[in-house]
Amino acid sequence: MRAVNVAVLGATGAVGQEILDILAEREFPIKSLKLLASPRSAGKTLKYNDVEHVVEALSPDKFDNVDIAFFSAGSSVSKQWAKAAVEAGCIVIDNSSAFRMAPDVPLVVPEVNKDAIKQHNGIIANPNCSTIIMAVAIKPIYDVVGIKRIVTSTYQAVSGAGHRAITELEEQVHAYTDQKHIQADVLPVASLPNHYPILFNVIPQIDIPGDGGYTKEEWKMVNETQKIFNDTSMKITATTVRVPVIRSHSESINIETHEKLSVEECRKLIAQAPGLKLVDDLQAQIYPMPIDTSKQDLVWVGRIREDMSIERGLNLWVVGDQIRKGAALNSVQIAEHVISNQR
Ligand code: 25A
Ligand code: L14
Repeated sequence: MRAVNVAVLGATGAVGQEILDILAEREFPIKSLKLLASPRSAGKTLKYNDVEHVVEALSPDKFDNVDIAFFSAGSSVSKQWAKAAVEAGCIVIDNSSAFRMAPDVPLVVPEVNKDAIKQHNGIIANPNCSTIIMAVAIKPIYDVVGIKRIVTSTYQAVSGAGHRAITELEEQVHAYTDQKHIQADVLPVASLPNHYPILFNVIPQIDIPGDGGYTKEEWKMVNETQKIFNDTSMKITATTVRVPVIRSHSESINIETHEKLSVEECRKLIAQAPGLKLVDDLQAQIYPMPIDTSKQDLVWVGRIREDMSIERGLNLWVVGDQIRKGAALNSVQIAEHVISNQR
């Protein structure tokens, strides 16, 4: 792979920092590296490959001579800056929800639709974290027997809402042990009026309200999955829930397939598929859990059972590190395909 000039926008955030770790780990061919964030973080230093780099505040000239820019500073920042970066000659890999459903922007999970990358016009969107984890898990089943309908409920870690939500849960733990007031300012959605403790709680709201009584996160799982698989006939319904876990999203996924797939055949498919790990032995009490799946790359699948209430149904329990495969790793994988396509 030829070496490229890279910028990471949102470098101080939960996702940005993970992008730096993964670029180093995978020996991504970097010629130069620019770290960008808001003025709040300008002058801070971050390590890349054990070398300190100074964080710079975002400004229009920062994208000059950058080949690939990873954007992970939220959708309002992406909406404001992505076009300018593309005009300066960058390919933008965007982690926000800003452009995911735009018809001229590919929405990519490499294990599912890497060929879509070639159609980009400067911006490539990284899907929502819960969507990515589900997409990787259902792909081998979709390919072999087809999927008619999915019913999913998620159990999402606080780190999905960024650094501030991680700090909030940690502070609530300390307040509890110190017998102090448990303060909530960030979850479920920082910009909305009401905030609820996540410690000892489960909050059935992720992102702001959307149409039909669903949250925007729930609509992302429906619309983005259909776009990634290029299949609007696949029916999907989701309930997305925040749980007091620091890292890794869990998902209960009920699938109605077009053709019959036995549990044994499903296990075989999962065990062989790229990006997945079969972790499934209920008798031995072996199943995926967030405590085991964090800081690694694979999406774990277990608790595979036949749904006996319908003719062709399966239940899966799926867990993946949403900061890695759900965000940073998926972005870096997209970038690797971008540069290998260009050779
Ligand atoms: O809008 P979206 O798409 O829904 O995304 C909303 C948020 O979700 C995270 C990410 O938060 C994003 O801001 N996120 C996005 N995609 C994700 C995914 N796939 C995802 N999380 C999981 N999976 P984050 O905390 O990870 O990153 C925020 C980064 O964005 C930088 N940033 C923010 N505004 C900016 C900006 N950069 C440039 N210009 C702007 N206008 C932000 O830099 C961070 O790198 P920073 O300097 O603002 O933050 C430094 C530290 O400050 C803390 N902090 C953040 N916001 C506030 C804050 N402190 C006080 N008040 C705040 N309002 C952070 O903890 C950070 O460490
Ligand atoms: O759409 O709060 O990528 O867990 C991912 C994390 C939206 C919010 C996205 C969360 C964000 C979500």
